[in-house]
Amino acid sequence: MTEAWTEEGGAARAVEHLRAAVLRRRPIPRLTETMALSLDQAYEIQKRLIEVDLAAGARRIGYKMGLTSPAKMKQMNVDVPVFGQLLDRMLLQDGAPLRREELIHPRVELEVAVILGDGVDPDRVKTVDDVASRIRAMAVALEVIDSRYEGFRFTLPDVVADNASAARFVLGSAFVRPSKDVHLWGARLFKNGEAVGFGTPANVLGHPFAAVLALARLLAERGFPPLAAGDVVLTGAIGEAVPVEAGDVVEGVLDHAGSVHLRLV
Ligand code: OOG
Ligand code: MG
Repeated sequence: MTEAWTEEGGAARAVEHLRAAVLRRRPIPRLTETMALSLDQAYEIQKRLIEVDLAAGARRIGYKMGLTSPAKMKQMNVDVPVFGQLLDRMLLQDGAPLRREELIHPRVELEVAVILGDGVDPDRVKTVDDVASRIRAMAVALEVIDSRYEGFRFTLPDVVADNASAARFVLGSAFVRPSKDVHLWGARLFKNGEAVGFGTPANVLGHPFAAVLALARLLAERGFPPLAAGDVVLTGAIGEAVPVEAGDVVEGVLDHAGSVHLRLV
């Protein structure tokens, strides 16, 4: 089934549509409006989409988990976590300006990021404690998502094919030692000085390190190389994503990990 579909050029067409949306900064209709898409086919499209960037010289610096919190699952009406790939060109410096017109309809999320100090082989790493021992540092992060689909609406295979809406991300400047208590730390998101979200990273699959475990398993299932030392992992939004426009200033704060900033211009 997957073979026949691929031979027909379905994956190649999907990749073209998604790339055109990014280049023109115009949303496209959901892929599932015109093609039946399984989850396997969707990850195949994502793989090819990223291969185009890698062939053009981009570097994959890690992965993102998405739809790992009840708030996000409810907001997007998808209840299965997904992963996407992070490229070097998506990373912004703390406080750096982001031009609104580079994106279609950006939204910002508050997340816990981890930087691995060791590989995560799902056959050997099974608990939150095991994951903690593999982490070099943690940081508070802002993720800018930008679904390539009209109305920011999609089904599970659509969002997987679209690299889980990945667009940009910012890491806070304070890299802190891994703490197993991170799920209990308070997290707050501000837009133009006004609080627009708060919660704890326990919203993320019970513990953000559990999201790293889930990612390690998904990568193995999908034939990706295992997580390695140096990889960045965005563990998923703690609360709802917040729409942003030019002129907005966003700040994320996580107890014991400082803050992170983004300026839309
Ligand atoms: C999909 C990506 C979700 C997260 O942290 O939950 C995500 C989307 O909502 O567009 O990045
Ligand atoms: Mg996210």
